[in-house]
Amino acid sequence: MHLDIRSPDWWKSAVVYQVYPRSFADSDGDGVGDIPGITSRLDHLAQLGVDVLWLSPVYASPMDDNGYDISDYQDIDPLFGSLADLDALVAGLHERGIRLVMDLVVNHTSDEHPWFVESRDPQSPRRDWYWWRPARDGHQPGTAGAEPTNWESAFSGSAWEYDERSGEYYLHLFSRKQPDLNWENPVVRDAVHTMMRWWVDRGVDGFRMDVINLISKPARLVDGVPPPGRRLTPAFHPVANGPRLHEFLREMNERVGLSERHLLTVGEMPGSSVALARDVTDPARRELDMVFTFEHVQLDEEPGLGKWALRPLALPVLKANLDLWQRGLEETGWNSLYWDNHDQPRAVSRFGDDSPAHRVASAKTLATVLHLHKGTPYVYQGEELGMTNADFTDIGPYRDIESLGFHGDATSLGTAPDTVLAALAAKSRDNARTPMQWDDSEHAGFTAGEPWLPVNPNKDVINAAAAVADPDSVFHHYRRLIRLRRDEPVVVHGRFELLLPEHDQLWAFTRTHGDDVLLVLANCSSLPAYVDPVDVPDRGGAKILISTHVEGDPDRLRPWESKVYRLTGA
Ligand code: TEU
Repeated sequence: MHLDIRSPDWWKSAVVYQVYPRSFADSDGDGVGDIPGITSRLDHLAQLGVDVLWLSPVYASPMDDNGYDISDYQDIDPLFGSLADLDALVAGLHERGIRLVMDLVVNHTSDEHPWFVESRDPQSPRRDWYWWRPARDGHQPGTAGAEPTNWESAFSGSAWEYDERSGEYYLHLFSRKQPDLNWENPVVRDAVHTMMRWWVDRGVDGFRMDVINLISKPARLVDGVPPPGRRLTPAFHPVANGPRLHEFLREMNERVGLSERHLLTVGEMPGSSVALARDVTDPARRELDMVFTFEHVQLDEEPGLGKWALRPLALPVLKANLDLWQRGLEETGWNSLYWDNHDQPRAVSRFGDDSPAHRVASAKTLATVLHLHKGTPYVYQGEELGMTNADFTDIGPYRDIESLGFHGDATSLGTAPDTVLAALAAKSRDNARTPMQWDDSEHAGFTAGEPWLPVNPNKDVINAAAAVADPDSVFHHYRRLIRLRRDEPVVVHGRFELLLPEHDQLWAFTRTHGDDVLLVLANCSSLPAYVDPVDVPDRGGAKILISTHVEGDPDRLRPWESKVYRLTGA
């Protein structure tokens, strides 16, 4: 049964599957995934039962940031294929009742985009399409300390690049090859809206909007104030959530017809709060449908010190953050639900236990917990197989610009190599970018050539062919969760209530919708967990809708055992 996208909020019942095109399926043997490769694997998505495919960028790009640096928004990079290939993908998805959401990267372009090339000329009408600023007062342009502000790029180094020709600097919150667009300029906004309408007219059903809360910057670009002894890393950027953000989002919605055409929109918002998300996703404000929060994926880092400063994560802390967002958006707005994506380490390695003894059960239980929260779940390619982190042991295989920037920065500052490699092993974005594991052949069925990033050797055990053949696999558990969402309105609409907030093994909560009450009981630990019956609603006579294990003692959950009970209702 396909979702009826004629209903304005069809996306509330949907499950979205993210494809990172570079690593999904290679059709021409060049070792890099491509669009025809994706099209050849659509039956995998259909069997899983997902409703939407979010496609990370496939536009023309110099690939400095693997496509998040776009040089032509209305053409496909030859590495990934052609517009005809994209049209074939749209057709293949639509005939399976699956919608396509494109990745919209409009906070910045590539420095090779014609807009920026023209903008380099101080006399060009496009000069004001980007953030150009003179050297800091009293400093010689091009000298150390002459950058207009003390902001750092997310990929290490200053967020300002000196341009000899004009003697000025341009802003890039990410790589120097990703100059920030100036959204204060209405001509820029109009050009973006025109491009978006072009994609919608081509059959695209929505947009995932890259760092969209950075498009409105403060009226004056001034130094930030890092903690003593700290540099102004993005954690302290005074640049997110600027004064015109809601105005720009409303204008985009209206000019492109985002709500009017029932398009799915999700804004990636690093540094967003529940309050901001409630405003952005309030349907009455006609901005966006959902946002990606970063709060739960920053709990395992030292506050303010960034992702590489590792910190242990206790279950009550994670439970409390998701509960905060559930309660915060219960009356107004809507949550997205994710554990990982192309920027985050693999969920089963980060939040679960990827040891052979517990990987399958922990992957299933993490899925059960997430998919039974209220919101739209996002499944990242390979998550449905329980794919794990890459486990690289030296800097050699890493390719990600963020990881290489950190490695260069940290080692130049004298950080011990083991510390740097441990941080990379835990948090590098390459953990999520190793090729999709389709089968146990040499390159896991990903490519007939040499893969751009090594295939994880555990593809012998962890691969789609084996998972689809095994009814007890992580894959079929995801399939059952997705079907449960389709069959049970309480999964989509039920009010969330957290139980046992302080328990450091059990994740327990209810979902209530009319007479329907579900209880989710999960042991999120690698040890047995005792359930004191007085702590949870009576389960006598309850029906078990989904479980990770065969029936056992209901009060002693095995490691990573979880169950969804229907306490009352249908
Ligand atoms: O990521 C935004 C972002 O904040 C990233 O820096 C992310 O938080 C970080 O990598 C976590 O380790 C988006 C895209 O998802 C990312 O792939 C791009 O590199 C970035 O924007 C620039 O477009």
